[in-house]
Amino acid sequence: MLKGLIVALALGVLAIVGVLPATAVDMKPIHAQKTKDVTVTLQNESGQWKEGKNGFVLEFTSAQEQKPVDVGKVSLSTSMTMPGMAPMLAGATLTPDGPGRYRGTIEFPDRGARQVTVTWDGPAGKGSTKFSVPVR
Ligand SMILES: [Cu+2]
Repeated sequence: MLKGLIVALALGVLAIVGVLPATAVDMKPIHAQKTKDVTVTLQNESGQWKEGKNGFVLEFTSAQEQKPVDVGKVSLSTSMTMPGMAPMLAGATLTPDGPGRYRGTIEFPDRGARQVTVTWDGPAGKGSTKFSVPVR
């Protein structure tokens, strides 16, 4: 009982001081992609993309220290290959939201796996990465 109270108080202090980022509580990872220098984390409240309009947060942290890195200009685009048709393309609108953090929206007309391309170009260097995310 007392131990529980102490833990609760300690967590409360950590939350107030801001050691526990709010995002760790509200956000679930959709995908984390490690590159040589940077880890790119795609997340939102449900932890998945769905058909229709989606909000999400894209975070860039240094692969070594896992601290936010300023990657400057960022883009996220998606492609879906479909038999007998041209690939379906969708791009995200991204808004900077603090160091190494971007808020985005993207819309998908159907379900299925998307090939996601993220590019960045800023003080932390230039790079790009590709990974696959299902739209459920
Ligand atoms: Cu499609």
